[in-house]
Amino acid sequence: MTRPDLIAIGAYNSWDIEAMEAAYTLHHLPAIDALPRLPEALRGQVRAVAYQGHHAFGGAEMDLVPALGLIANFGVGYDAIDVEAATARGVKVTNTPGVLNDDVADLAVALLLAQGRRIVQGSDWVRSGTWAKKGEMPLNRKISGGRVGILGLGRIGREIANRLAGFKMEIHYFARTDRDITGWTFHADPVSLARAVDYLIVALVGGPATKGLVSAEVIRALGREGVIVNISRGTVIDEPALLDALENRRIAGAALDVFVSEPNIDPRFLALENVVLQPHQGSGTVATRMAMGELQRKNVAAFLAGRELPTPVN
Ligand code: 8YV
Repeated sequence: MTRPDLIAIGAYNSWDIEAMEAAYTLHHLPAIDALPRLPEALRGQVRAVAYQGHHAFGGAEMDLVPALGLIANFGVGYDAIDVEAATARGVKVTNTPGVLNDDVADLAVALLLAQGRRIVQGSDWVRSGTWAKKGEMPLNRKISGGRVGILGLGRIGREIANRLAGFKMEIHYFARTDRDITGWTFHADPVSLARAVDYLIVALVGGPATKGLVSAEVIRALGREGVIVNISRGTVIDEPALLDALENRRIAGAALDVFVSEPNIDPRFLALENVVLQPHQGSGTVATRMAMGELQRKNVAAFLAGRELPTPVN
């Protein structure tokens, strides 16, 4: 029996490649811009693409694979994929929700603590010998018991809030609807949320609907003692407004895992002492990346067998 073809796009780990090769005739491309270089006859017969990456996968790319029926995304966020264009072409899109919640929430908490307790500077203080020369590092700020705002109380936002409740923090959140959670305060708009808290954690999905939601006005409402943590998508924050506020000390700091133009981030971030920067590694543990790959392949297998998709988007 001939095995189905599968196009896998992205920087996969060896275990994902091996698993896909075991089940399919795999055509692995490093990035989506290599798609037109696959022979036309091959593109004409492929029905499924396993996609990993943050470059746009739009209608034009879908049209290069005319028999395409599935784009299985590696990641919960699918803002790189034009879902409307996919739906218009009868192409199903799937993602990998759930399996990464813990890791992304863990990183959000780690970023909050790293920013407030200046963990990176503390490490430098030891390594540079400054501790021995000058003694104690400057005092930093207390996190436990503070007021935190979760912007987006979805699966990941909820995990972050649960963790921070354990830090005795006052929990505020913005979501589409009031979730009526005892002890947590709902805010109907991001400005009201920012005004009520010292720490704003961005956990919303990316895409056009949330673009620039953390606006200059929201940043202003957060105030001079405010800290922003972002583990979702760079696009949710008005990045120039954030940079202006950080440079002019109109907020206290930021801790960011995601940026507008990854991995070539705005160099203005690199000059700032009051930011913690991470290379979009929220889901980046071996266990979670394995689980994400497995869920992606379950979607591919279900589609090719004509079964119900485990985690459909459209
Ligand atoms: C990436 C992510 O998918 O799940 C998401 O939405 O942003 C990440 O888990 C991961 O970096 C692989 O590209």
